[in-house]
Amino acid sequence: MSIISSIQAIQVIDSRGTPTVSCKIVLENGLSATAMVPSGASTGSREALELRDGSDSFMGKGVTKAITNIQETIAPVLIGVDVTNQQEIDEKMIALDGTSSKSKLGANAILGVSLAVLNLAAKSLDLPLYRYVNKVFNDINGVNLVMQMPVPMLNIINGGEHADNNLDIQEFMIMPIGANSFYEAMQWSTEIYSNLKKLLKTKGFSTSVGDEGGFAPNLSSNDETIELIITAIRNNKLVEGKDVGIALDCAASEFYDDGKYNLKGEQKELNSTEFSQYLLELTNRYPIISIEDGMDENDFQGWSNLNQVLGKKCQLVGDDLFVTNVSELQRGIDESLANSILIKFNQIGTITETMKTIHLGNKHGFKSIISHRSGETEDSTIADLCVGLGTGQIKTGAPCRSDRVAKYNRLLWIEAQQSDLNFAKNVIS
Ligand code: 2PG
Ligand code: MG
Repeated sequence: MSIISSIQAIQVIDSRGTPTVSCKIVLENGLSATAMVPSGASTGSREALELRDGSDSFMGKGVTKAITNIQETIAPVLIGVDVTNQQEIDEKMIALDGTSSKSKLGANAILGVSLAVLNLAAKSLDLPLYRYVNKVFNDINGVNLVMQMPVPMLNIINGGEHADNNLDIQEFMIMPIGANSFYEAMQWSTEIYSNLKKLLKTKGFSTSVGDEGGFAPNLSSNDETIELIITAIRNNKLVEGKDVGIALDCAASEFYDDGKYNLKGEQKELNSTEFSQYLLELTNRYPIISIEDGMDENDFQGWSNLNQVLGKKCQLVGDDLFVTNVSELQRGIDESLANSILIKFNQIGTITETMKTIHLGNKHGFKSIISHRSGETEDSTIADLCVGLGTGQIKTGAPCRSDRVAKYNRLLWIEAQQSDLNFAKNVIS
């Protein structure tokens, strides 16, 4: 038996210099594990609540209330419980909170514990984390998922809320779909990233980076940005579309106002139908294989229209639209709003709920992409989550900055030690 004997939480600092929750759990047998909670900038309005102090210190962003909630409210209920009961533990915390948005205890408090529980249970069973993740998912959902190495989605040019430039689209990503291994995917990506840096320098653009490690130059248009990326791919003797696809996260809720998509960088103000047409034309000009949040989170008619226009040819990913929430995803399935879902465990607050959402997506042919947040730490749990659940895709920033490469480096180790795991080559067909 692996019985929890103590739970401690402290405030640590994330990649943006903002406080976040770190939680450590110790078992009666002395084993322990620590986890850290990520945080978004372009958050969906239906996400579970991230509890912040709002006081004078730490720009109002302290998380001492969430920490007190872990130590004074959650810990007394979980001490004495077997750490391998992930679902039971998550359900106890959900009941203790009692709200649909986790606003009483804070999703950051609950997730800190849920993540530490997951890591510690794997340790106590002496299993690599990804294997334990696979087991928990199969036990909860009564299935037998095949594990695999993911294709990475690397955000190499940052815009929107993640950078101080004039790009409206938040993320311009490369997906090395034609690589033969995760190792090769990372080799190509770092080479393309470095080619891009040279190109930007030669053209006199800034090579400073945004929140997710991608460059944040003041480029004049989305076309110019994509063309630079294509040149960087070609400079590596690779073929865009065949070896390396392009993926976008528009994060459209951030530039949608009063029924209009305001592309300030491009000086265009488009209604919903015009914006889907704009995206369709972009995919006709360039090998764009995935578009995330192409529409505002409440423009359901727009989503349905975009899915009709583009859904057969392009992965359409709901992030702010679905917020990793099983009911929101169910609505998306019922109303054919998209064909894929971005998975961020802090949008919902527990590992169990995250897994249930992925399971619902799997049953309906939705692809799941495991994702970081723009505010991250060195915690690399999402790498193991992605392998264990075999989702085939992970989005965790540029191949640059420790908060991003902590996840890629963990994946490199997993692949190096496990020759039986297949690489999800051509995951987007
Ligand atoms: C997104 C994410 C991660 P944030 O929109 O997909 O890239 O950003 O964490 O700021 O919501
Ligand atoms: Mg997004």
